[in-house]
Amino acid sequence: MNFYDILKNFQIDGEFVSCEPYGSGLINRTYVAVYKTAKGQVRYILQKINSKLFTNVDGLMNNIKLVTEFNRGEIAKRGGDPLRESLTLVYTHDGKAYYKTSDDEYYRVYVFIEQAKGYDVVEKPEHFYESAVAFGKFAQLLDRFDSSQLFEVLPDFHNTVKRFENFKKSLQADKLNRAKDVKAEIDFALSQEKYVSTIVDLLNSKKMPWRVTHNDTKLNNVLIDTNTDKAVCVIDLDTMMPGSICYDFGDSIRFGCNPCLEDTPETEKVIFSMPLFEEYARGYLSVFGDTITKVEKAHLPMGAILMTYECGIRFLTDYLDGDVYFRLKREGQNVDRTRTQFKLVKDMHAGYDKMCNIIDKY
Ligand code: ADP
Ligand code: GN1
Ligand code: MG
Repeated sequence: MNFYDILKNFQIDGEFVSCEPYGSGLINRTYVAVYKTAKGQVRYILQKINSKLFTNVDGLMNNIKLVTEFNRGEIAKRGGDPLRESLTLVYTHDGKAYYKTSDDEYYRVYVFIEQAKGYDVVEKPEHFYESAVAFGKFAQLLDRFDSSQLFEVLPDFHNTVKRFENFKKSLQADKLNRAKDVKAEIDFALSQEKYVSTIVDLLNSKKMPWRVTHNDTKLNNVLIDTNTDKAVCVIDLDTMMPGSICYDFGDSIRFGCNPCLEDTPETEKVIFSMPLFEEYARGYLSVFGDTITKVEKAHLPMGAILMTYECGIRFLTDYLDGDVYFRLKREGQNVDRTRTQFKLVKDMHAGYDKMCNIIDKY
């Protein structure tokens, strides 16, 4: 089915001009669609939902619908601009949040947030600080929202113990005989076993609260205003689920405190940035104030280590499985991604005490 035929099912005014691939997400396929209207050109985000992963698209889209509608109401109440500060779904002509093609492909459309950008590396420290405040506020918003309405999209998404077990299963199977190419990475992955259950155990024993979290808090999932450098909107709401804020904090740290791209082949240039860690911690904690528990606060550095490690073993597992999960642009990309994560984990272990001191400061 061509884009025109897909898009005509949505409540979009104007004349179709074009539709091209857009953004750098690894899971869904994102396109920008352009329409000509009396007021000039208007853009939309069209996304093909990865329905191999998100098997209950109805449940997924209902979550996004509920949260974005709630969010828009809250933003309007405080005089903000809901069309800019929240994702806005464009519904189909029959009022649905997504469109299913005759080939069982699923598409959704969002209003395009103009004059804003998602960054793949930190270009200005203030962007990182801003993203911390945005993710922190988003988490607090979800705290006020009746989360019992949400469907758990990907159970055990950040269950590091299960991720470790999956890694070991793939290693055991080694179905493409690739383990021999990544021996050092495998050894490092196995060496970290003693840490993997730290946060999962705290959550399961209720020593750490379960909260509804975003679960994919990389910098490119916040749009930053290209004129003011302020955070505009948190995007990519597919993984909102019960989780730990230590993991949300940690995912931002793993992605942002690295001067290189996540998939750089130049691993030797990857280095964990303590000043950026401080920048993010300052922003995140400024939002949480007294609402963060002592246990959560004490485990923010471990959240960063574990989230980075978990992402590393997910990339490594995917390499061993034959690159079936994360989108690739070239051979070996998952190995480079793994190496980046593991280099960061090593640096974070070395800087652990410093990270704890920084957290104590705020
Ligand atoms: P994925 O799940 O594949 O990461 P995202 O939802 O994060 O997909 O979208 C991919 C990219 O598309 C984002 O990084 C961002 O640059 C861009 N994008 C997504 N939604 C919008 C929007 N409403 N307005 C402008 N850009 C957007
Ligand atoms: C994926 O969808 P995207 O590209 O924002 C992945 C995250 C990983 C990330 C690594 C649903 O995020 O968990 O941390 O890649 N999302 C899913 O870049 O698996
Ligand atoms: Mg994304």
